[in-house]
Amino acid sequence: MQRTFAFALAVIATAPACLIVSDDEQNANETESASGDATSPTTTDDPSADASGDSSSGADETGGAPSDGGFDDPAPDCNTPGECTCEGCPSSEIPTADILAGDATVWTFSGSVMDAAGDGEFYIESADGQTFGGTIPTDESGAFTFTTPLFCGEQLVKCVWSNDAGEYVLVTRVITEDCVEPDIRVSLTWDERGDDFELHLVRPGGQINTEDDCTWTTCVGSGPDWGVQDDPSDDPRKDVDNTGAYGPENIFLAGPEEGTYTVLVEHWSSGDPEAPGTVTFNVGGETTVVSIDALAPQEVWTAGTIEWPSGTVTTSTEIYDCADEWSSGCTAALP
Ligand SMILES: [Ca+2]
Ligand SMILES: [Ca+2]
Repeated sequence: MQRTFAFALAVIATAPACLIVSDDEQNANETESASGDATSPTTTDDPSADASGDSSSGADETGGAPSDGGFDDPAPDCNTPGECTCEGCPSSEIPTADILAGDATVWTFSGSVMDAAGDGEFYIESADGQTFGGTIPTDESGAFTFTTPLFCGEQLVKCVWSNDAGEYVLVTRVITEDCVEPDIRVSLTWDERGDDFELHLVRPGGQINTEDDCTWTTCVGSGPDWGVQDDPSDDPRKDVDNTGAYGPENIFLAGPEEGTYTVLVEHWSSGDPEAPGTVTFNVGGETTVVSIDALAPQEVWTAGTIEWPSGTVTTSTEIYDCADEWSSGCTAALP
Protein backbone atom coordinates (compact mmCIF):
# COMPACT_ATOMS: atom_id res chain seq x y z
CA MET A 1 0.00 0.00 0.00
CA GLN A 2 1.34 3.40 -0.91
CA ARG A 3 0.76 6.37 1.33
CA THR A 4 0.90 9.79 -0.25
CA PHE A 5 1.46 12.80 1.89
CA ALA A 6 -0.40 16.05 1.53
CA PHE A 7 2.78 18.08 1.54
CA ALA A 8 4.15 16.18 -1.40
CA LEU A 9 4.04 19.16 -3.71
CA ALA A 10 6.69 17.33 -5.52
CA VAL A 11 7.32 19.12 -8.77
CA ILE A 12 6.91 22.82 -8.31
CA ALA A 13 9.60 24.29 -10.48
CA THR A 14 10.21 27.31 -8.32
CA ALA A 15 10.32 25.37 -5.09
CA PRO A 16 12.76 22.56 -5.56
CA ALA A 17 12.79 20.14 -2.73
CA CYS A 18 13.76 16.71 -1.59
CA LEU A 19 10.26 15.71 -0.66
CA ILE A 20 8.72 12.56 0.58
CA VAL A 21 6.04 11.22 -1.65
CA SER A 22 5.16 7.88 -0.28
CA ASP A 23 6.16 4.85 1.62
CA ASP A 24 5.25 1.24 1.35
CA GLU A 25 3.63 -0.09 4.44
CA GLN A 26 2.53 -3.47 3.17
CA ASN A 27 5.82 -4.92 4.19
CA ALA A 28 5.91 -3.54 7.62
CA ASN A 29 5.58 -6.48 9.91
CA GLU A 30 9.12 -7.20 10.80
CA THR A 31 7.72 -9.57 13.31
CA GLU A 32 9.13 -11.14 16.42
CA SER A 33 12.55 -12.35 15.64
CA ALA A 34 15.19 -14.57 17.02
CA SER A 35 17.77 -11.98 16.14
CA GLY A 36 19.23 -12.24 19.58
CA ASP A 37 20.42 -15.69 18.64
CA ALA A 38 22.45 -14.46 15.73
CA THR A 39 26.13 -14.99 16.00
CA SER A 40 28.56 -12.56 14.52
CA PRO A 41 28.44 -12.93 10.78
CA THR A 42 31.45 -13.20 8.60
CA THR A 43 31.86 -12.51 4.94
CA THR A 44 33.77 -14.47 2.39
CA ASP A 45 34.29 -13.68 -1.22
CA ASP A 46 33.72 -16.28 -3.84
CA PRO A 47 36.74 -16.14 -6.15
CA SER A 48 34.30 -16.22 -9.04
CA ALA A 49 32.98 -12.89 -7.85
CA ASP A 50 35.86 -11.29 -9.65
CA ALA A 51 35.07 -13.10 -12.86
CA SER A 52 33.00 -10.23 -14.15
CA GLY A 53 36.15 -8.18 -14.35
CA ASP A 54 35.12 -4.64 -13.66
CA SER A 55 32.49 -5.06 -11.02
CA SER A 56 32.81 -1.44 -10.05
CA SER A 57 31.49 -0.23 -13.38
CA GLY A 58 28.31 -2.14 -12.85
CA ALA A 59 28.10 -0.78 -9.36
CA ASP A 60 28.48 2.74 -10.62
CA GLU A 61 25.48 2.29 -12.83
CA THR A 62 23.39 1.43 -9.82
CA GLY A 63 24.78 3.82 -7.33
CA GLY A 64 28.43 3.87 -6.43
CA ALA A 65 28.59 0.63 -4.51
CA PRO A 66 31.81 -1.26 -4.16
CA SER A 67 31.60 -4.91 -5.13
CA ASP A 68 31.77 -6.00 -1.50
CA GLY A 69 31.86 -4.57 1.97
CA GLY A 70 29.05 -2.06 1.94
CA PHE A 71 28.45 1.32 0.38
CA ASP A 72 30.85 4.22 0.55
CA ASP A 73 29.54 7.35 2.25
CA PRO A 74 29.58 10.02 -0.49
CA ALA A 75 29.63 12.82 2.09
CA PRO A 76 31.38 11.61 5.25
CA ASP A 77 31.77 15.16 6.58
CA CYS A 78 28.08 16.03 6.35
CA ASN A 79 26.17 14.24 9.09
CA THR A 80 23.69 16.72 10.53
CA PRO A 81 20.09 16.79 9.26
CA GLY A 82 19.90 19.76 6.90
CA GLU A 83 22.18 20.65 4.02
CA CYS A 84 25.85 21.06 3.21
CA THR A 85 26.42 23.32 0.25
CA CYS A 86 28.65 25.94 -1.37
CA GLU A 87 28.45 29.08 -3.48
CA GLY A 88 27.20 27.96 -6.88
CA CYS A 89 26.43 24.40 -5.81
CA PRO A 90 23.16 22.73 -6.71
CA SER A 91 20.32 23.67 -4.41
CA SER A 92 16.92 22.57 -3.25
CA GLU A 93 14.34 23.61 -0.72
CA ILE A 94 14.19 21.48 2.37
CA PRO A 95 10.71 20.62 3.59
CA THR A 96 11.88 18.69 6.60
CA ALA A 97 15.05 17.29 8.04
CA ASP A 98 13.25 14.62 10.05
CA ILE A 99 10.80 11.98 8.93
CA LEU A 100 8.82 9.70 11.20
CA ALA A 101 8.28 6.74 8.92
CA GLY A 102 6.21 4.53 11.20
CA ASP A 103 6.54 0.89 10.23
CA ALA A 104 7.58 1.50 6.61
CA THR A 105 10.38 -0.59 5.17
CA VAL A 106 10.92 1.56 2.08
CA TRP A 107 10.51 5.27 1.41
CA THR A 108 10.19 7.26 -1.80
CA PHE A 109 11.84 10.65 -2.08
CA SER A 110 10.75 12.89 -4.93
CA GLY A 111 11.14 16.53 -5.87
CA SER A 112 13.48 18.72 -7.85
CA VAL A 113 16.95 20.12 -7.53
CA MET A 114 18.40 23.18 -9.29
CA ASP A 115 21.69 23.39 -11.16
CA ALA A 116 22.71 19.78 -10.72
CA ALA A 117 24.92 18.23 -13.36
CA GLY A 118 23.27 14.90 -14.03
CA ASP A 119 22.07 12.24 -11.67
CA GLY A 120 22.51 12.37 -7.94
CA GLU A 121 23.47 9.70 -5.48
CA PHE A 122 21.80 8.57 -2.28
CA TYR A 123 23.24 6.83 0.74
CA ILE A 124 21.57 5.53 3.84
CA GLU A 125 23.20 4.36 7.06
CA SER A 126 21.55 2.84 10.09
CA ALA A 127 22.48 3.65 13.66
CA ASP A 128 24.43 0.39 13.84
CA GLY A 129 26.35 1.02 10.62
CA GLN A 130 24.40 -0.93 8.01
CA THR A 131 24.38 0.83 4.66
CA PHE A 132 22.56 1.08 1.37
CA GLY A 133 22.88 3.39 -1.60
CA GLY A 134 22.15 4.03 -5.24
CA THR A 135 21.61 6.46 -8.06
CA ILE A 136 19.08 9.30 -7.91
CA PRO A 137 17.78 9.51 -11.49
CA THR A 138 17.53 13.26 -12.17
CA ASP A 139 16.18 14.68 -15.44
CA GLU A 140 17.23 17.89 -17.18
CA SER A 141 14.59 19.91 -15.33
CA GLY A 142 16.01 18.71 -12.03
CA ALA A 143 13.06 16.44 -11.24
CA PHE A 144 14.03 13.27 -9.43
CA THR A 145 12.60 10.32 -7.61
CA PHE A 146 14.11 7.34 -5.86
CA THR A 147 13.07 4.71 -3.36
CA THR A 148 15.32 3.42 -0.64
CA PRO A 149 14.91 0.56 1.79
CA LEU A 150 14.74 1.67 5.41
CA PHE A 151 16.42 0.08 8.37
CA CYS A 152 14.74 -0.41 11.71
CA GLY A 153 15.10 2.58 14.02
CA GLU A 154 17.03 5.77 13.29
CA GLN A 155 19.01 6.34 10.12
CA LEU A 156 20.41 9.15 7.97
CA VAL A 157 19.60 9.50 4.28
CA LYS A 158 22.01 11.62 2.23
CA CYS A 159 21.03 12.99 -1.19
CA VAL A 160 24.07 14.25 -3.12
CA TRP A 161 24.20 16.24 -6.37
CA SER A 162 27.21 17.95 -7.90
CA ASN A 163 28.17 20.57 -10.47
CA ASP A 164 31.38 22.40 -11.37
CA ALA A 165 31.17 24.50 -8.20
CA GLY A 166 31.00 21.54 -5.85
CA GLU A 167 28.77 19.15 -4.04
CA TYR A 168 25.36 19.71 -2.51
CA VAL A 169 24.33 17.31 0.25
CA LEU A 170 20.87 17.05 1.75
CA VAL A 171 20.69 15.03 4.96
CA THR A 172 17.41 13.69 6.28
CA ARG A 173 16.94 11.73 9.48
CA VAL A 174 14.37 8.96 9.15
CA ILE A 175 13.02 7.05 12.12
CA THR A 176 11.01 3.85 11.83
CA GLU A 177 9.30 2.15 14.72
CA ASP A 178 7.26 -0.93 15.54
CA CYS A 179 9.84 -3.01 13.76
CA VAL A 180 12.46 -5.63 14.49
CA GLU A 181 15.54 -5.64 12.32
CA PRO A 182 15.45 -8.89 10.35
CA ASP A 183 18.37 -11.28 10.61
CA ILE A 184 18.54 -11.48 6.83
CA ARG A 185 17.69 -8.58 4.54
CA VAL A 186 18.48 -8.77 0.85
CA SER A 187 17.94 -5.84 -1.52
CA LEU A 188 18.10 -5.64 -5.32
CA THR A 189 18.54 -2.57 -7.50
CA TRP A 190 19.07 -2.19 -11.21
CA ASP A 191 18.87 0.67 -13.69
CA GLU A 192 16.88 1.82 -16.69
CA ARG A 193 18.38 -0.89 -18.88
CA GLY A 194 16.85 -3.67 -16.84
CA ASP A 195 13.20 -4.32 -17.56
CA ASP A 196 11.87 -5.99 -14.48
CA PHE A 197 14.48 -7.75 -12.45
CA GLU A 198 13.19 -10.20 -9.84
CA LEU A 199 14.74 -11.01 -6.47
CA HIS A 200 14.58 -14.51 -4.98
CA LEU A 201 15.58 -16.00 -1.62
CA VAL A 202 15.58 -19.80 -1.74
CA ARG A 203 15.56 -21.73 1.55
CA PRO A 204 18.07 -24.49 2.29
CA GLY A 205 17.54 -27.40 -0.08
CA GLY A 206 14.95 -25.54 -2.12
CA GLN A 207 14.52 -24.57 -5.75
CA ILE A 208 13.74 -21.31 -7.52
CA ASN A 209 10.08 -20.54 -8.26
CA THR A 210 8.67 -23.08 -5.83
CA GLU A 211 7.20 -22.71 -2.33
CA ASP A 212 10.79 -22.93 -1.13
CA ASP A 213 11.45 -19.60 -2.86
CA CYS A 214 10.49 -16.21 -1.44
CA THR A 215 9.65 -14.11 -4.51
CA TRP A 216 6.85 -12.18 -6.20
CA THR A 217 4.50 -15.17 -6.47
CA THR A 218 4.90 -16.47 -2.93
CA CYS A 219 6.14 -13.77 -0.66
CA VAL A 220 4.52 -10.37 -1.28
CA GLY A 221 1.98 -9.48 1.42
CA SER A 222 2.51 -12.70 3.32
CA GLY A 223 5.23 -15.28 3.00
CA PRO A 224 5.36 -19.06 2.84
CA ASP A 225 5.39 -20.92 6.16
CA TRP A 226 9.07 -21.52 6.74
CA GLY A 227 10.67 -22.47 10.04
CA VAL A 228 8.20 -23.27 12.80
CA GLN A 229 4.90 -24.35 11.26
CA ASP A 230 1.98 -21.98 11.84
CA ASP A 231 4.33 -19.39 13.27
CA PRO A 232 4.46 -16.41 10.88
CA SER A 233 7.27 -14.67 12.77
CA ASP A 234 9.91 -16.77 11.03
CA ASP A 235 8.41 -16.59 7.54
CA PRO A 236 10.17 -14.61 4.81
CA ARG A 237 8.55 -11.61 3.20
CA LYS A 238 9.12 -9.56 0.08
CA ASP A 239 7.99 -5.96 0.25
CA VAL A 240 7.18 -5.21 -3.39
CA ASP A 241 7.53 -6.59 -6.88
CA ASN A 242 8.93 -3.64 -8.79
CA THR A 243 8.08 -4.36 -12.43
CA GLY A 244 9.89 -1.42 -14.00
CA ALA A 245 13.37 -0.11 -13.47
CA TYR A 246 15.63 0.60 -10.51
CA GLY A 247 13.88 -1.24 -7.72
CA PRO A 248 14.56 -1.71 -4.94
CA GLU A 249 13.03 -5.05 -4.11
CA ASN A 250 13.68 -6.25 -0.58
CA ILE A 251 13.33 -9.61 1.13
CA PHE A 252 13.30 -9.95 4.92
CA LEU A 253 13.70 -13.00 7.11
CA ALA A 254 13.80 -13.14 10.89
CA GLY A 255 14.66 -16.27 12.84
CA PRO A 256 16.13 -18.21 9.90
CA GLU A 257 16.34 -21.97 9.91
CA GLU A 258 19.82 -23.42 9.96
CA GLY A 259 21.31 -24.02 6.54
CA THR A 260 22.39 -22.31 3.35
CA TYR A 261 20.09 -19.82 1.63
CA THR A 262 20.61 -18.80 -1.97
CA VAL A 263 19.88 -15.38 -3.45
CA LEU A 264 19.04 -15.28 -7.15
CA VAL A 265 17.99 -12.58 -9.62
CA GLU A 266 15.92 -13.14 -12.76
CA HIS A 267 15.74 -10.75 -15.68
CA TRP A 268 12.16 -10.80 -16.91
CA SER A 269 10.64 -9.10 -19.96
CA SER A 270 12.74 -7.67 -22.74
CA GLY A 271 15.26 -5.36 -21.19
CA ASP A 272 18.77 -4.63 -22.39
CA PRO A 273 21.06 -7.68 -22.41
CA GLU A 274 23.71 -5.39 -20.90
CA ALA A 275 21.56 -4.52 -17.89
CA PRO A 276 23.59 -4.32 -14.66
CA GLY A 277 22.32 -5.00 -11.16
CA THR A 278 23.37 -4.82 -7.53
CA VAL A 279 22.41 -7.04 -4.60
CA THR A 280 22.98 -5.89 -1.04
CA PHE A 281 23.07 -8.39 1.80
CA ASN A 282 22.42 -7.02 5.29
CA VAL A 283 22.94 -10.10 7.40
CA GLY A 284 23.36 -10.07 11.15
CA GLY A 285 24.27 -6.37 11.09
CA GLU A 286 26.90 -6.61 8.34
CA THR A 287 26.58 -5.21 4.82
CA THR A 288 27.89 -7.03 1.75
CA VAL A 289 27.37 -5.78 -1.81
CA VAL A 290 27.82 -7.56 -5.12
CA SER A 291 27.21 -6.16 -8.60
CA ILE A 292 26.92 -7.65 -12.02
CA ASP A 293 27.67 -5.93 -15.31
CA ALA A 294 25.22 -7.60 -17.66
CA LEU A 295 22.18 -9.79 -17.09
CA ALA A 296 20.24 -10.57 -20.26
CA PRO A 297 16.52 -11.34 -20.34
CA GLN A 298 15.71 -14.88 -19.16
CA GLU A 299 19.07 -15.20 -17.49
CA VAL A 300 19.38 -15.94 -13.77
CA TRP A 301 22.15 -14.54 -11.62
CA THR A 302 23.18 -16.39 -8.49
CA ALA A 303 24.14 -13.40 -6.38
CA GLY A 304 25.29 -15.37 -3.38
CA THR A 305 24.59 -17.63 -0.47
CA ILE A 306 23.94 -17.01 3.20
CA GLU A 307 24.87 -19.63 5.76
CA TRP A 308 22.91 -19.54 8.99
CA PRO A 309 23.56 -19.30 11.91
CA SER A 310 27.13 -18.24 11.04
CA GLY A 311 25.83 -15.40 8.87
CA THR A 312 28.53 -16.08 6.30
CA VAL A 313 27.76 -14.38 2.99
CA THR A 314 29.48 -15.71 -0.14
CA THR A 315 28.90 -13.58 -3.21
CA SER A 316 28.84 -14.77 -6.81
CA THR A 317 28.47 -13.44 -10.33
CA GLU A 318 27.50 -16.79 -11.84
CA ILE A 319 24.87 -16.55 -14.57
CA TYR A 320 22.56 -19.29 -15.85
CA ASP A 321 20.90 -18.93 -19.25
CA CYS A 322 17.35 -20.12 -18.59
CA ALA A 323 15.85 -19.26 -21.99
CA ASP A 324 15.10 -22.91 -22.79
CA GLU A 325 13.45 -23.49 -19.41
CA TRP A 326 11.49 -20.27 -19.06
CA SER A 327 7.76 -20.37 -18.35
CA SER A 328 6.58 -17.47 -16.18
CA GLY A 329 10.06 -17.46 -14.72
CA CYS A 330 12.93 -19.88 -14.71
CA THR A 331 11.84 -23.50 -14.15
CA ALA A 332 15.35 -24.95 -14.00
CA ALA A 333 16.44 -26.83 -10.91
CA LEU A 334 18.32 -23.89 -9.43
CA PRO A 335 19.96 -23.03 -7.06
CA1 LIG B 1 10.36 -7.32 -10.25
CA1 LIG C 1 6.72 -20.28 10.06
